[in-house]
Amino acid sequence: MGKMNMAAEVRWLTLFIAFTFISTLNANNVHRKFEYKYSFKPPYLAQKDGTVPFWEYGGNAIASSENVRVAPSLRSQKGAIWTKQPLNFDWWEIDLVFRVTGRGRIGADGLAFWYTAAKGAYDGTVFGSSDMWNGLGIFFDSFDNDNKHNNPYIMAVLNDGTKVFDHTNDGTTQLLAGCLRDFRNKPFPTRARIEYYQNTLTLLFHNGMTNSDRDYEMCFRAENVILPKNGYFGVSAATGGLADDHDVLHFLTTSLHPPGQMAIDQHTNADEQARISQEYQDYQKKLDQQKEDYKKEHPEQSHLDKEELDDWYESDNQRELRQIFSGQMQIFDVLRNLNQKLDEVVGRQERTLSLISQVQVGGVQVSGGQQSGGQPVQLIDTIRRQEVDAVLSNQNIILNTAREIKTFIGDVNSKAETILHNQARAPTAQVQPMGYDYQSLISEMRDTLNQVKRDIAQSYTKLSGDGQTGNCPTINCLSTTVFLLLLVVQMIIMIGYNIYRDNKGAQAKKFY
Ligand SMILES: [Ca+2]
Ligand SMILES: [Ca+2]
Repeated sequence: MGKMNMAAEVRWLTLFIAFTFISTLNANNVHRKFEYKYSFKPPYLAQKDGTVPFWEYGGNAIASSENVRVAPSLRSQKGAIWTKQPLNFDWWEIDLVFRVTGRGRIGADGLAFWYTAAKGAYDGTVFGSSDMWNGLGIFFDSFDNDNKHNNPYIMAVLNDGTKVFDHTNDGTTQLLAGCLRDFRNKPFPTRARIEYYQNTLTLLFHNGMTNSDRDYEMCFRAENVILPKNGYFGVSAATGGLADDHDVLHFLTTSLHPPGQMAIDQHTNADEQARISQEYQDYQKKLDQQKEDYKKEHPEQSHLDKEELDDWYESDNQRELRQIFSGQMQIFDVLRNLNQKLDEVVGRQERTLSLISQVQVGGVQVSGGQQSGGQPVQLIDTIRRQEVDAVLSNQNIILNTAREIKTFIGDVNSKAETILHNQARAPTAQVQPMGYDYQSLISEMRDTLNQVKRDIAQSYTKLSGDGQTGNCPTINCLSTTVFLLLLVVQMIIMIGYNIYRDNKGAQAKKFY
């Protein structure tokens, strides 16, 4: 069993490594090339004569040096802009930077990005361009026709040239994929990154709340999307009863080439780039020359340049707005950081909770271990080992101290018991620290005195029994020598006892 698991694991690991290797190889080798003939961007987006190089526009569209106003904020406007030449590459990525702005809370109708086999019209019925298209339409639909409160909406709709767009249902019956995103009246331009690579269509959307390049979000990803080859790019827009300005600022096309396909081009790449940059420089020179010529020919229109100059300076309101926006951007950044931190905290909390539940599952072990002492540390120390250790050492100290106190109290108790015992044996009620020897000595002394008295009485009876009883009276019969001797003996004993008592008292004081 173990062997089988190992084998399976090794197989999966190998597969995983191989897959990662291949995918990184793939990702690294995708060749990207900026296609300036399918792009426009400011400044000099439109030339003086109003044309946009490599593009043609019509309807109500207006091109300026800064943007293409595909449809202005007037009622029932339609406009479009299309590439002049068909594509000569299969896979691509478009960066579409645009603004949809209007005074109303609700706007209309919307903006469309097209990749179709043929160029569409400039005044069509689908967001300003032709219906029954052949190819891809990505619609930024502002107006909620079906009243389902799901607009503004972004959606991709494929058509083979036969279907009529379902406007009344906002295209919900036909859409390939989409997402609900508000793209109107944002502080910064909104952006869509549309990638079509190896039949996978991906749309990333930037909501224009910041100016950061990092804030793209996935809108949709659709696989097995087959689009006609050598089609045209286009952007169109339309207004209705309600009207927004529909401005496109950047349309940047990058062609994507899978690894291997660009192999032949690799060695000519340097030459190609040199040629293109030369072409670009020539083009710029020509443009400058044209501007100079224009100025010379129309000296009376130099005030126009002054107006242009005014664009370089911002008004107080604009400055204030800009500052507010940058402040908001900072707040947004802080919020994003906070969000990340919160995620971390939540993750940790979940981990802790799972650990606690583990401890609860092992509850029987814990209670058993607690009785034998010190065992639960194994389970708990995974949470806070140091604290548990500290508590344990504290407990040990307390236990030792308690043990010491107990022995001390035992000593005191035994001493007190001895004292009480001795006092019970003592003849008087005097409460003095007295040792056993002292008490026994007193009783011994008393016994000795009694013995002495008895001896005296015996010797007296012996003396009287010798026939001289009648000669002396009972009281005076004791001879003076014996009486004095007894007195001396008694005095010596009393003095000795006093000395002994003083000694004992001094010793006792020393001890306590
Ligand atoms: Ca609509
Ligand atoms: Ca709708």
